[in-house]
Amino acid sequence: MYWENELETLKRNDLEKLQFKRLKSTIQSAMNSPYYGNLYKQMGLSADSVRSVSDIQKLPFTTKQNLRENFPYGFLGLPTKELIRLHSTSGTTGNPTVIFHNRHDIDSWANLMARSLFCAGVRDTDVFQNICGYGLFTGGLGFQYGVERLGCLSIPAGAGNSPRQIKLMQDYGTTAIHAIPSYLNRLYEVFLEEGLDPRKDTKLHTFVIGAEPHTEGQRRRIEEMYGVKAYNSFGLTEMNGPGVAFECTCQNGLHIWEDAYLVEIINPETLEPITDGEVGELVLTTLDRQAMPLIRYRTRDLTRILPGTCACGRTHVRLDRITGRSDDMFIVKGCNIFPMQIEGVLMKVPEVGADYLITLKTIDGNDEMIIEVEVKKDWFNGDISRLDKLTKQLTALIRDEVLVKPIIRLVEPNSLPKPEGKAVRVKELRIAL
Ligand code: ADP
Ligand code: K
Ligand code: ZN
Repeated sequence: MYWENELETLKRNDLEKLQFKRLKSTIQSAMNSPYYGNLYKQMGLSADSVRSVSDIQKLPFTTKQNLRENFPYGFLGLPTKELIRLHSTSGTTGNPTVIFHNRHDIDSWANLMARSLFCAGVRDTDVFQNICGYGLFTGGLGFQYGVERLGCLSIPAGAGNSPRQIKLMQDYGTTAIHAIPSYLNRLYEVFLEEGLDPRKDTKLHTFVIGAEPHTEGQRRRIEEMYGVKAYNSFGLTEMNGPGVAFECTCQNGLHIWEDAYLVEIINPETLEPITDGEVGELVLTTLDRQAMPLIRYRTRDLTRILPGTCACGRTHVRLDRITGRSDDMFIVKGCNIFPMQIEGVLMKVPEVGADYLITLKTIDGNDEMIIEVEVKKDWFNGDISRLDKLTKQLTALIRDEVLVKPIIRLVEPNSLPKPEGKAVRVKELRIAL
C-alpha cells in the first residue's frame, strides 16, 4: 500500500512527537552555520527555546534574500569534506541560490522521491522516462535517484528533442513520465506531426507533472491528450527540489511529507499564522537535513492546507494546488491578477488550444492587458465570425474573473514563443511613469 507503511500513516500526535524531536536537532545543526549561529546567539535562541512544535513561531523567518546575502557558504554547518553534492537555481537576478548536501541528505531525498512516486502509483515494473534537464537543476538527479530507489527501469532522457523523446518511448515501452506541463503540450504537437497518437501508439499510463503552476483544467487536458493519469508534483530547490509534496492516486491535493518538512501557512503581509485553511504563503522548515538546514523558509508560494483526511490513509496533510508565487501577481487598473486565474478560464473553453501569453503594455497612456490565445488545431475554417464570437466570449469570461477587460488576440496553434525551461506567462512592457 505504502512505500513506508509506518511513517506515512503515523497518528497525528506521534507525527508531532517525531517533528518535535527532529526540530530540536535541526536547530542544533543549524546553529553550526555562521548565519543561524550568529543570529540565534544575538537573539538568545537555541534548541531549548522550543518546547513544542508550535514554538517554532518564536524563531525568525528565513528569506531568499538572506540566502543570497550569505552566498555561498553562510548557511553551511558542515565542512566541505562531508559534502557530496550541490544544486543551485539559475540566479539570473543576483547570486544563485545554492543548497549543499551530505550523504544523509541525498539518501533522505532519494527516499522521499521514491515515496512520492509510489504514492502516485509508480511501481518497479514501470519504465520511467525523466524528461527534464539534468545538471544543477534539481528535477534531473532528484527524480533519477528516486526512480532508481523505487526500482523502475529509468530512462534519463533529459530535456528537449521531442522526436528523440518519442523514439525512446517507443523503443523501450515507456509507461511513466516526469515533465513540466507546458512541455507536454508541445510534445503532443510533435506526436501529431509524426502521425502518431500517444493514446494508441505508446504504453504510457502515469505522468508526474510539476515544477510550474498549472490549473486543474490543464491537468485534465494532458490526461485526455495522452490517455493517462497525471499527478501533481511540488518542490523547490531550497527544500531539496521535487519530493516535498505529491498527489496520491486520489488526486485531491498534495500530501506534504511532514516527517521531513514542518509546514506553516502565513499571511504574507502581517506574517501571522493562518490556521483556518485560508490561502497564504507556504513556510517550510527542513526536519531531516544535516548539511544545510533551513528554518521557517518563506517559499513565496501561495496555497492552503486542505481540511479533512485522505481516503488513501496517509496522515500527512494535503496542500491545495499551488496557484503561483506572491511575486507572480501583477496589477492592472488597480486589480490584482494571477496568471493562473486567466489560465483557469482559458482551459475551460474547448476552442482554446495549448498556449497563451499575457502582455502588459501602455497604450495611449493606459495600462492594457493583451492576451494572445492559441486556438485549437483545425478549428479556424476561414469563417471570420467564429473568430469574432470566440474573442467576445473570452473577453467577457476573463473580465468576469479578474475585473479587467482584456484585449484578446487569437493566434494560430503553436505560434507563441516556447521557452526552453519553465513556461513564461507574463511579459511586462509597461512604461514606468
Ligand atoms: P526556480 O526558482 O529557478 O524556478 P525551482 O526549480 O526551485 O527554481 O522552482 C521552485 C518553484 O517552482 C516553487 O517555489 C514553485 O513556485 C514552483 N513550482 C514547483 N512545483 C510546482 C507545482 N507543482 N505547482 C505550482 N508551482 C510549482
Ligand atoms: K524494474
Ligand atoms: Zn492521499
